[in-house]
Amino acid sequence: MSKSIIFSLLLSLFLFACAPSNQEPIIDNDDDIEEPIIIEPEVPDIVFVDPVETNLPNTSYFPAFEGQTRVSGVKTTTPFTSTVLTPSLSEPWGIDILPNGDLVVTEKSGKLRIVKSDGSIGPAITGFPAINSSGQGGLLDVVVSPQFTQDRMLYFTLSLQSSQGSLTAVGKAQLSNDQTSLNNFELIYEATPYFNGTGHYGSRLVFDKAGYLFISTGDRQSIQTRMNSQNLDNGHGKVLRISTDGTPAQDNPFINQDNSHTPIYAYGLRNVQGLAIDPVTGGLWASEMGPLGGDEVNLIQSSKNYGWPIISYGKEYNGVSIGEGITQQEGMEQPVYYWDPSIAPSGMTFYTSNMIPEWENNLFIATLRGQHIVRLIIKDNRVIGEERLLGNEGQRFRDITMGLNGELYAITDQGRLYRIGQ
Ligand SMILES: [Ca+2]
Repeated sequence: MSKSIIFSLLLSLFLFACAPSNQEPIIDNDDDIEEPIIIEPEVPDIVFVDPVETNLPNTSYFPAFEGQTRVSGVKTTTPFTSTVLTPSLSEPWGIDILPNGDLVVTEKSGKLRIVKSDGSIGPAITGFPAINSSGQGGLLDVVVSPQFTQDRMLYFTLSLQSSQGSLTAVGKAQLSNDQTSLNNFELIYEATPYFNGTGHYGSRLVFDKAGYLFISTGDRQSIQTRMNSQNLDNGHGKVLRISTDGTPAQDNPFINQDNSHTPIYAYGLRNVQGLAIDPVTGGLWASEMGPLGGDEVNLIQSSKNYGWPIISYGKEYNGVSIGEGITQQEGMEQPVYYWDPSIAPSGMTFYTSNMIPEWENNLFIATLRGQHIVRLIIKDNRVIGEERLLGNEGQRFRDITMGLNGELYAITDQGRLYRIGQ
């Protein structure tokens, strides 16, 4: 650079610095009003590490796009604690939080428990219809009405038993003011047909922002029923959407189609034990148990086919291919993310607090076989980071929910209730 250029640069900087400001001086008339000081929590930079999955996959399938599996690992840098509030639940399956901060927890054998935030467990609340609690069945999920303060309603999934077999059903009942009993239990949905088996009931519940109830089901874990996931005349292997009175949502995609099971919202699913609404986009996310490999996270959209059992990133448990052994097909949705080997993802929740700022809007998934809690960082509907939490506890995590103050609560098949937070 020549001396003259440097000189003119310095000169212009000097002139700029001396130039009178065009801005009027700010006259502050609000001196006597105290402005609230809002301190935004600092969000630490994402710390990327090696992918968390280090075991060999069960299949040799390739992902459809980069970041669909084995994405970069991430590590939480904010200190947090995890505490066992109680080890004394009996096969808990579903957990949600009441507006007063108490937890509602289902026990698979057919009991509802109110658990205080100190871990103390209330008496068994019963009053459910005939449940088949063998195998994967029982009293399964529970969700608190969005209008609980006014209506005191709780919604449940359970494996309803009849002489024809069992099916995933949804019921609702009112929790008494003293929180010791359920009144007026009423069935509002049955994922027909009945089948004589005790597997793949799916069965999570989540309310959308319009007040409709999403329900997930499973394919009933039999070669006989597997193709039901692809057919629209039944409730197996689906996500359903109903009003709280049990009628299908009026804008459901197949509501006017002849011979269709009108509560259907989306189909082609194997066994969905996790549902959560994205707090930013309002999108519906689902976790799905794959066979040997091929556990999935899907973004569920109206009328879409999620592929089971035509496409899968997993194999049969005996190692043979599923169907034609393909992972992609026109007209079928790709999972946003998948795991091979399987971790058996179950209940899940988005983290919507800033108590741990770097967790905000991340997806937390309880895993059974994996025996940890997955944390996924999602950006533009893609997974960009995966972390595994509480992996040294030796617990099969079944469900997870958010507390009122930015803490997470998780339950395990072995009967523990964890509080995770600061
Ligand atoms: Ca799929």
